[in-house]
Amino acid sequence: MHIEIPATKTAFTNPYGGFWTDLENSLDLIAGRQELGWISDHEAGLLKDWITNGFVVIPGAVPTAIIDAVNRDIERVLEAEPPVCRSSFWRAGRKYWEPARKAHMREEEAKLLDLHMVSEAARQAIFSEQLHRFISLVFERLPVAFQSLAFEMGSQQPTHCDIAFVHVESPREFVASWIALEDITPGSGELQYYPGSHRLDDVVFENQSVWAAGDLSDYSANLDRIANENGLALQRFTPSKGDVLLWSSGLYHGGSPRTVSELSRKSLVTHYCPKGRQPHPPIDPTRIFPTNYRGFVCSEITPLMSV
Ligand SMILES: O=C(O)CCC(=O)C(=O)O
Ligand SMILES: [Fe+2]
Repeated sequence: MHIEIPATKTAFTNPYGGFWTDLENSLDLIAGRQELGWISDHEAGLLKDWITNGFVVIPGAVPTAIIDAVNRDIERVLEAEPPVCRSSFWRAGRKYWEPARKAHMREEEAKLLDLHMVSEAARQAIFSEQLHRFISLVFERLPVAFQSLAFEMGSQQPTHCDIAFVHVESPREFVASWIALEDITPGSGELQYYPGSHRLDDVVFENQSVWAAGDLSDYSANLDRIANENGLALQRFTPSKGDVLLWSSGLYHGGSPRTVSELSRKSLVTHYCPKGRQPHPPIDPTRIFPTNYRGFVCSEITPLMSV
């Protein structure tokens, strides 16, 4: 007797794979986890949002006392002599990486880099309970925070996809969190993003890689055009202090224009990959540190001081 074997297999929604949430049957897997009692109804809702939109918002995910401690540590780090962290910013068309100082934070696209390596409060925030739980549901492995960026002002960064600039060996296997360090006001250069853009095709650069290379002058305008052609519209994030937005590596996002120039927009962005995946270039395992919060930390940049 001849038995016809059905040609059914579960595929990823894009050629670079990703997490189980990037599988074509991910909604069935959510229903299964819910029926098995592995996740609550609320968590199932968050995971559905994640799959559909490429991001989730968790209101009040980081307690105010921890946010206050992070803000105090940022002030301390920016006043430390000698400096303990680096900053990056643009000035007159050139990018600088400097030992971090307070004055840098008002420069163009200014970031205080890798606060999580020197601040216990930052580690508490980036692995706070609800945030850690959601990341763990997606990773199903322990998280490694490998890069963080603290902003005092809105970045006004043009639309981009982190896959192009944040290099992880498996480009769809990392996520970012955006923690509001104060109540965010419209006009301050809010984070903005195209819900659903994580499902669009990855941009492939001149060298056939998804990592940015070559002439990038049309890059952001192209992403805006592709999103528009696919009927996607920008949304802005105006959170309260302690609210968190998590996005998938594939989401198109950026910083909106600052229309009220002196308004601050204090935030902490962290990129995480699962333990067992490596940022690129690979990090020496002795520079990956355990924390008190069931997560690891490391830094892609050479630290001025480590944990
Ligand atoms: O917060 C912003 O304005 C953008 C941050 C961002 O795109 C990132 O850190 O990947
Ligand atoms: Fe980004």
